[in-house]
Amino acid sequence: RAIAILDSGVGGLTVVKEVMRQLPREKIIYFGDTARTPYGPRSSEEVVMFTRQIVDYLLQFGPKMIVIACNTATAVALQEVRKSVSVPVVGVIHPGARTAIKTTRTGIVGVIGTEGTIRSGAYEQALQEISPQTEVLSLACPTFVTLVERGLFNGEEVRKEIGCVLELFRKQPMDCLILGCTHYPFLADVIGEVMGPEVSLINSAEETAREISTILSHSGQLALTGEQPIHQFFCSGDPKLFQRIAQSWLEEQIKVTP
Ligand code: DGN
Repeated sequence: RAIAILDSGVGGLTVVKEVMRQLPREKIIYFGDTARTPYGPRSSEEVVMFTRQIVDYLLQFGPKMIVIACNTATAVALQEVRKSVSVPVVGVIHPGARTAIKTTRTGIVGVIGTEGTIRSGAYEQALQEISPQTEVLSLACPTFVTLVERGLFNGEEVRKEIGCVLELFRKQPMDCLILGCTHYPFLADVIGEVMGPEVSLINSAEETAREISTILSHSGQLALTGEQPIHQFFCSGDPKLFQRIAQSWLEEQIKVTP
């Protein structure tokens, strides 16, 4: 049985890459809702509805686990989806928050994400649940998702946009910055340059993959041997654009079903 992973677009591929690295025998079924991206500006009700629809679609394949590899959807839909399905459901906010708490020395943590994620306050809640004294500085960066969905990860336009959006924020006294949107690791090089070497960037994909591994190994469902799995990718928008972005990010050939 496969691990089903979903996102509003190509962002969840950052989690896919990490799962492929840490758990190379696991088969992945991915759904990117590229026709309806971005989720960030949408109401919580709409994001919950879209997430439910995608989860229902993925359940047809009988997955052993569902991973909501989208912070916006994790913030508003994780609890609801967990209540209604019988397989484990993993989100990306707690893993990122845990890594940030392990990383910060000053207790001042920055978070960037979509409007929906920042508005939900989900990161403050998760961070302060682990360590109540944590000071959280957050900023919504909606235009970053649009860059990634267009296949732009670096270059002049990307540098200009990121430099402009983070201009004031980078002067705040944080020592680590959570990339609180699964699209942002695509832009990590430029975000890192703008923020400067004193700020560690937190990509929740790595810790999310570790959580997946822990849950599967506790239930004895971890795939440790067997043949190289053939992953399946679905998207609701342009399959060619999705394939181009996915292949360059994952550094391997993939097939996309529209
Ligand atoms: N990748 C998604 C996230 O982590 O929040 C959302 C991107 C979007 O749809 N705006």
